[in-house]
Amino acid sequence: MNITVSCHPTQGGSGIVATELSTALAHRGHQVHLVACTRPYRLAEDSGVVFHEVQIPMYPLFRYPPHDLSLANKLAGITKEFGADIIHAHYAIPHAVTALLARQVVHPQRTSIVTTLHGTDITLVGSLEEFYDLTRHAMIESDALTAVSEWLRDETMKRFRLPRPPEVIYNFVDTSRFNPTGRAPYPADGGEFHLLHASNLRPVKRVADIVRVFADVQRKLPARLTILGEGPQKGLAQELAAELNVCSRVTFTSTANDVPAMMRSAHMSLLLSDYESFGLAALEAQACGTPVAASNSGGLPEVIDHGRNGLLCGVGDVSCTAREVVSLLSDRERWEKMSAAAATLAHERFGLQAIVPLYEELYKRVLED
Ligand code: GMT
Repeated sequence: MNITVSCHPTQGGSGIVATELSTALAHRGHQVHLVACTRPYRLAEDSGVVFHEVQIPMYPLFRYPPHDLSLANKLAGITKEFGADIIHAHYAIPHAVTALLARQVVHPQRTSIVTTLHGTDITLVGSLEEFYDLTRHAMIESDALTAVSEWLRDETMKRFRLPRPPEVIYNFVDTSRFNPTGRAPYPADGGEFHLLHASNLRPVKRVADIVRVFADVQRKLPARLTILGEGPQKGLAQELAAELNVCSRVTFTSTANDVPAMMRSAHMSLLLSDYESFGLAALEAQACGTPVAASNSGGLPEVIDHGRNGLLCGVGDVSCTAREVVSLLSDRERWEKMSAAAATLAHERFGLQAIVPLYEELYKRVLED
């Protein structure tokens, strides 16, 4: 098949999923074109995916550069030049809308549109009055609509009352890269535990809770924390780390060349968001054998079984999370069991080999229709 993918290329999970899916599809013999305003950082040179950068011309009359029109024009151009069976839009705003426009420009009969909802496109951006009608229209007009968890499917129906619910296709992890081979063992007596938080540090991630939980944990166990990512709450997290006197034990890093290695080096990953539609960072950590402590909210309970491959506490319940983390890390046998279960379950339930064929089947169904 010939598939054109459009996504937000930043550090957000939707761009990662789009990039990983594009790469997996290319490896499976499909022709894949990926369109974004910059090259997604996860897109490897040898991915087999053809990358197209959207150029946004400046013009004095435009107060804001019309990115979405340039994107639609680019999608139309690629469809015309290479012939696309499918345009797969990741994140409803603006990608599903621009895909509809591109299809209108070229040949309406031949190109099908698949839209994947990722979370904040429904819960935050798409629900804004300024975008609501357009988001709903684009979802209804897509030939297929998917959501990355049951929670997101239900949330979409609640907010948008669509004529048919999105189909759930869970996110996936490439276990040839994210796996426990070479992972940090349980520390020897007196050794230090490594805690990790990876996100785009937006308010929804509750980064202050991460620092608070860590401050509590390191009072009971030797530990250090890495916060991986960039975002608006970074300053707040730095200030709080100083206030709680844990600065020297907290490392802020904006990039990791080798994300799986970073995850393997951690004994525990923390994702304490208000909600996550799925929580890709949690899945990737689990695949590396790193148990995750997360909020019992959104789609996270679909990814984490409390006590089996991770820990769940209520949103904002810092003392519950710190207590659960300390209890797990203090028990070598339990931690090792949970680490192994995390990797096994990630592979079995959410491995690339299990999930990518579901997208291929969906594409086939859409084309047959
Ligand atoms: O919140 C983010 O980290 C960014 C956002 C995005 O769309 O890039 O992530 C959403 O999509 C991810 C991939 O499907 C999910 O794993 C995240 O849970 C989801 N974020 C939220 O729902 C807050």
